[in-house]
Amino acid sequence: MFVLIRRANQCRDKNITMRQYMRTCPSRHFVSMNALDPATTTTTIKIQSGILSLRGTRCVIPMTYGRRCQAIRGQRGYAVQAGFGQPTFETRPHMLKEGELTPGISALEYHFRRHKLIEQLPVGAAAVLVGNELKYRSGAVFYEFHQNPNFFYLSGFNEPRAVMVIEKLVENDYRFHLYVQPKDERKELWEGPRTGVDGALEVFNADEAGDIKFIRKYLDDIIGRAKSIYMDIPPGNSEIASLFHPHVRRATMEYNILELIKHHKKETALRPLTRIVQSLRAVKSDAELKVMQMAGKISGQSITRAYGRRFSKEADLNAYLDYAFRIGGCEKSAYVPVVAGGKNALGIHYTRNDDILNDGEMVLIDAGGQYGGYCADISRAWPVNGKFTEPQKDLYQAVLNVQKECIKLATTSNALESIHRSSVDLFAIELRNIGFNASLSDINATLYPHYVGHHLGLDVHDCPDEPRRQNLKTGNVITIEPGIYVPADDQKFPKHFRGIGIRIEDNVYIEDDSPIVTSAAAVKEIKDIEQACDSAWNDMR
Ligand SMILES: [Mn+2]
Repeated sequence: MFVLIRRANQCRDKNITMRQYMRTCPSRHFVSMNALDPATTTTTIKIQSGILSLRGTRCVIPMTYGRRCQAIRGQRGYAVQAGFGQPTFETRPHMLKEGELTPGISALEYHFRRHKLIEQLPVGAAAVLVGNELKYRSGAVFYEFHQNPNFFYLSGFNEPRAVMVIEKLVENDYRFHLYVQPKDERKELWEGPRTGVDGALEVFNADEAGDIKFIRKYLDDIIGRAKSIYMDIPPGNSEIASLFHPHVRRATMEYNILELIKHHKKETALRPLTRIVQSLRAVKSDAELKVMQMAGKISGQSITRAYGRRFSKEADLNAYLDYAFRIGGCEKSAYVPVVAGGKNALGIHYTRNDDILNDGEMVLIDAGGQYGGYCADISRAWPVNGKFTEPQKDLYQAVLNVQKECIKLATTSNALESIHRSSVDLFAIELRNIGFNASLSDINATLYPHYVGHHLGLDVHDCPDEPRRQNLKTGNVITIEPGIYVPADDQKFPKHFRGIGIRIEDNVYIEDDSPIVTSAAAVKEIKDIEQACDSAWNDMR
């Protein structure tokens, strides 16, 4: 069941009355509606997940995005014919289900996210989000576009050069503005279809939409009437006062908006937005959990398959993982992976991935696919030749023991900080058991110099402002990734362990007392790895 809401007074198609429109909507998409008259001030729609009540002088149209287009195709159908700037159910039904704006996430969920945001804001607030620009490498050669994750989280809109505003004009309701690049036949001939202004309304359910070129005019009204303005400020200018200083780079959209805020003398009304959005993003919905389980499963299976191949170069294993993530159904690799043979594994963020893999050494990978915009982030280490040596086995098992204990601690009774402290204490015991004489400061400074984990979601290092000392919440997804890196030439540590780096990282969905490991498809027990290394996985299509 997918129900989208649009307001009667925003209905753009004047030729279709509300009642006619309702008749074109298949009834299975809503259970009941108490009012279809635009004059009625309260409209209630019952949907399977509960009752959605909206107050105000507006009517509500339940629909699916897909159905809406089908229903009006006879009369207009412009949006479908002209295509969109990103996958939609209409154009890429193999990627999205009906009612979804992005893989696994419904248009209704995007509405609820915006609604949850305004619950945190006072009446009169306007949250302004500036989408990312396309970044250029050199000349006309651009990097792959990546949307501002907060912008993506609240809209699902995935094209460059867009601004969204969520205005809270009255209690418990909002107005969603989306300003985008308009449709442009000439540009689209080169760059492919854009969603355009009509698409922003029809597909992304904006209440107001317009050409980004006139953003100043649109924002002039919004900022003029706003009592407070929530906006992410450009990096490097965290002091609000400095925002109004001329050294802020003039070319950015943010700068222009800040100028406008200054023009309206609303400096004191400016508030940071990102922490509020992060606190929402940190708690994943059931739909997000499913999407992240998909990312984890595809990525994990790819890694388990990689065990069964023999690679002579880091670059080949790197290419294999990227290939396996993609043909498994992921959009791409979620980040530049670490593929580190032998001593290269001692560099925590080694990403050159251009060395030879040597028989007798181990290879460490830190890689994951991205599905529906959500990241998997998995680390594994295994012997290049498929068989652990005794020292490799001892050190690996020590890291695995710590990792598994830490996963057990990933519950709502603990904070990331306390899990990290436990991981250090556990390492002290495990390392002593295999013959290390390492002090706590050896562990913290040298052997295990990084943190036990981080939040995971649309960003690999998701929601970095979430306090590490606060207990985890149901719905958080974190990584648990202890590792040991024994320097190659430090006499302090047993000789047979020197030069080995091992990190084992899983992705964990937090529940009260039973964490769900979403990356379990990447096997990690020694016997399972050796078995996978032995078996011929030649099933890659
Ligand atoms: Mn990680």
